Amino acid sequence: MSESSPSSTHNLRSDGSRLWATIHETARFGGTPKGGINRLTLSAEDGAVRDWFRAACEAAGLTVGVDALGTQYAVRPGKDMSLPPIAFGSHLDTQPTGGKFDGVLGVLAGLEVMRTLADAGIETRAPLMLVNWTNEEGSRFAPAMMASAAYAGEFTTDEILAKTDAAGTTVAQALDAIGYRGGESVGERTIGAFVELHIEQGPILEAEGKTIGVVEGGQGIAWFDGTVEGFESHAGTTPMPRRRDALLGLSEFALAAERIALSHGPSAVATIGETTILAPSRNVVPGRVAFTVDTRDPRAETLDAVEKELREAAAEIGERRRLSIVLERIWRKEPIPFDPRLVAAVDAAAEGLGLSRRRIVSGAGHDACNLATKVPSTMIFVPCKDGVSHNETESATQEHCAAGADVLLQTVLRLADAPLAAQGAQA
Ligand code: HGY
Ligand code: MN
Ligand code: MN
Repeated sequence: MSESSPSSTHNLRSDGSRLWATIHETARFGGTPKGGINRLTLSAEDGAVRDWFRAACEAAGLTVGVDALGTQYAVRPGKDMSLPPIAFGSHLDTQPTGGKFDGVLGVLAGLEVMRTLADAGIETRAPLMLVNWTNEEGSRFAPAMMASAAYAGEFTTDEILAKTDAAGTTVAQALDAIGYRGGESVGERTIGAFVELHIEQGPILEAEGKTIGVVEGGQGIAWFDGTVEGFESHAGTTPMPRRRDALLGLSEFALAAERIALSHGPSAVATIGETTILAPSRNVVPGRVAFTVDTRDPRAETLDAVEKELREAAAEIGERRRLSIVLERIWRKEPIPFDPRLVAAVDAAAEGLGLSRRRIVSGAGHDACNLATKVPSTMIFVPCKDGVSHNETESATQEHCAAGADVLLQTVLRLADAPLAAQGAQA
């Protein structure tokens, strides 16, 4: 093993074709006919890709541990094991209509970094740790970024283990079903710094022809569960003016949500992504509807204003249509800035690689946004085609994935050889 130092490693590059092959090799776990991935957290497909990931990490010389929420930690020793590891990674679970790159790129580029260092026989000063966080997507079990939130102390492990999916299965049962309820307690592992590579999932980098997004922080998110209570009645005999139609009430509320988000533009967004008519029937006026709301903005005060106006709209529509529209906020993630020292390290790494770049704030939530509440954290973005994500046509280029992996490699090397912990980093 040769000791890593800026002079010995600044020319080190990842193997882009190996990374590309790995991305496509793992896409078979939950692969869909349209070329996307349907790999819901803790599903059999997630279990299979976790098994693959563990074997690949061990083949790269890493030691893999699992915590009580199934998060996988793959460690590469450093010369000074008294230093907390420099961690990097993302998530391998996907949306039902997921693509090949969301989360996957960050985990597999991290594996590529480990493979590149092993091939080069490089030993870093601080140890390194590659992380696959459980349930980043929040699609099967809410909230999103669940395991990293528990690592950051936002939830207890028991709170998370008791969360249920639409079928009533708990996180604990799902973990046991795939054998990933690990023995480590959540939060037991220390982390010196965390870096997450991810596709932008938006259109900015591609539109500006930039290769790297130097991410300065994540926007705020608020999730709500909603219900509309009206009155079931006969579809044939109930005159229109006498109806208390819960679906029409939700329809008006959805348009109000769009109007409210647009009024706080251009960054505010609101999405009603799930709706269910309870006791549906073709010839019954819907009496009860359940739905979800996702609102986001980089400013906390705008999140507040959007929530206030959503509640006002619910009250007005409910009053006028003789319905009860109730919103329950189930999760809120404050806007979070990333550590300026790490942002600067990413910027310097991209500059050293001669890559075009721009500063950017993340529109999507990420595990790094939770880590950032506890340890110095930041992110690296690369473009995705048309900014499309959470869609089976999600696409990125081999060149951009390799560029992102190289920025990750060089950033990790900088942090591992001059660890913040050794510089008396801020808490
Ligand atoms: O919802 C999000 O922002 C993330 O993709 N889970
Ligand atoms: Mn993601
Ligand atoms: Mn996602």
